[in-house]
Amino acid sequence: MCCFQVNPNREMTVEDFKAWLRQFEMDNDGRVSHEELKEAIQSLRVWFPGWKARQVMKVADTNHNGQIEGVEEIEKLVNYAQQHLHMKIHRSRW
Ligand SMILES: [Ca+2]
Repeated sequence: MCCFQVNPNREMTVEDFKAWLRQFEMDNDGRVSHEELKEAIQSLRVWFPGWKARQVMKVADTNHNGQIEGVEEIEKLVNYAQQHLHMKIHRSRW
């Protein structure tokens, strides 16, 4: 694992957020599983218990296939990160 460190207090774009998430994707299938999500959140070093990661999956995984994928589900994940992880994510790049 390398390269892209995220400081939750720094502002990022949705693109940055996706790039950051992609690092934790062990199978590289373009989708984020529960385990991958947990890894990602733990890397932020914020206090975040395992059951909460499951809650995120519940919120963001709208078709309940155990993976977060596609624009709509990523969008929900972005919303969650903004509200509960206090990540500053911009909607668009200027
Ligand atoms: Ca899904």
